[in-house]
Amino acid sequence: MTNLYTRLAERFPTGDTVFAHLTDGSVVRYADVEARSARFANVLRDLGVQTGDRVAVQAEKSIDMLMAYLGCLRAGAVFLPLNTAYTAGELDYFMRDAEPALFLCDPKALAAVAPLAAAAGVPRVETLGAQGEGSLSKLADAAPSSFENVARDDDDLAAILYTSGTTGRSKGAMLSHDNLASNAFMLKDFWRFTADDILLHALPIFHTHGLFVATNIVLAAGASMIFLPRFDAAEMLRQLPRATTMMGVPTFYIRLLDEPAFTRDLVQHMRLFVSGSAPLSADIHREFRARTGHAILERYGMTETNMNTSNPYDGDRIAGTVGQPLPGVSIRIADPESGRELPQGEVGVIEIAGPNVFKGYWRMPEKTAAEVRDGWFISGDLGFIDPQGYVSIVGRAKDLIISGGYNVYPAEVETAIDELPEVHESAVIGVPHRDLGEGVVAVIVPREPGFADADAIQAGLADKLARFKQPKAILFVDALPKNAMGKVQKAALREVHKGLLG
Ligand code: MLC
Ligand code: AMP
Repeated sequence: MTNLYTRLAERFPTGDTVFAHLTDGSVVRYADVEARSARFANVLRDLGVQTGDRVAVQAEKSIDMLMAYLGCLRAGAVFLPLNTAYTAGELDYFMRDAEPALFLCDPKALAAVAPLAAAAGVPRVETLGAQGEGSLSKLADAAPSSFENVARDDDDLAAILYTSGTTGRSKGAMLSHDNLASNAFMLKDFWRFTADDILLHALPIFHTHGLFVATNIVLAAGASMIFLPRFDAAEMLRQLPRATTMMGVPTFYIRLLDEPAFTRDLVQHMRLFVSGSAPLSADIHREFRARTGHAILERYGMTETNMNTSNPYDGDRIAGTVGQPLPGVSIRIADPESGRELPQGEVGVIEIAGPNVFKGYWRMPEKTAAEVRDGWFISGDLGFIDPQGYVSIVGRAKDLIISGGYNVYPAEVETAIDELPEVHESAVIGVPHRDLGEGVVAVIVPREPGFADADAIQAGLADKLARFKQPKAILFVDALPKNAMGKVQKAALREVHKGLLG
């Protein structure tokens, strides 16, 4: 019996130990975690969710959303969280592709989601609210507080996380109970989490970072967290004195450094700061160290693989590198064309093998076959390994923009833009953005020469694309630079517009 929940719960501390401190001053204890997640597991069963069924969730961050996640694990269902920024058009695709047995949405979104779900053949919709309101929470209140966890094999699915693809169609990454458990327990040890830790949690919980890295590690260590609804610099400053550790995307660290009240004194007591999901610039790493005395521990992960590399807990945390392969994880550098392993020190595509590597893309065997070769997952990130074994990421073989820790595939944005009647063709690029790392920029050739109405384009995209995928700037040009093959020269566009977003 290797259900991830069972493995976590075997090591839970005493029931009165605090799991989460909430912003209203209340706490959730480990006994509450056990009882409330059992209630959710019972409700899922009562609603007809069977072992292996998907439970899709698009809801505000809340403790009950975490309890629904744990309830899914316990009931043997597959948890499928969705970014709260996704629009109706995007949801329609996920519903049809994942065929969930149950869709959970925010009470405020029910009127919009219910007809979508009905049209997509989703049998049941319930609601989950940020403050514990919502029909699923009400049902849970009345359900029994014990549940016999469903036995699951290592390879059985625990979760599906959608990740956008180069062709624009999102792919559901299938993660097994052992993918998640092996990574959580290994990271807990590697980063030395114990029951004494209090993690400051400001990340969203619909992605790997906030859900699997942050939450699973806290549960695996029997630790506590300060559970914030979102990142807010002023609130972070208020809460940091109570925390021992923090995890964030680079934008969190950039924003904290912008705060004069973010001082060495404020964080002297902290044990660990972890960064990931996007490149942390060496400059920010050094500035942070100069300000606080702490070296941020940068690690590298992916939806498909959980965490792959990490700078050391003891030893040099080298700015600009993502550290060494984590225990049990193998990394190699391969030639992007031939797949042949390259000699040490050469730049190539980073490939990953280990118990962390996912089970493939949901109902897309051909895409899985294209990205997993002989057990090695082809990351699409370009990097090299130095003689000490530290990995540096120097670029991407995939045409991907990472904005504030969210992935945006230009092809998806270009498709949405090209569908607009005013547009002849477009190219979408990422340009440096001080706060978000990269910002999305669209370069458009209009159908009518002289057309330059950026607002009309933005309005046309509003319902199609999540806000974070929408361009931060739109430029109109007569023609796009293209090579002899007719392919848009994105590198040239990026170079010309690199100063656009400051
Ligand atoms: C919000 N906006 C963004 C954005 N986040 N635009 C581009 N990129 C983003 N990341 C939009 C908002 O809709 C808003 O639009 C405007 O930008 C300003 O919003 P804000 O108030 O500044 O945004 P904020 O709420 O502060 O969010 C920024 C953020 C957030 C960085 C705190 O995006 C965030 O929490 N990111 C974390 C992402 C994450 O967890 N990634 C992990 C993926 S897992 P307007 O115009 O309507 O005002 C993974 C694997 C691994 O990658 O290795 O971990
Ligand atoms: P996602 O698909 O959202 O899981 O994003 C995974 C991608 O984020 C990786 O393929 C990398 O391109 C990027 N990434 C994650 N961590 C880091 C890091 N520390 N440095 C640079 N890029 C990172």
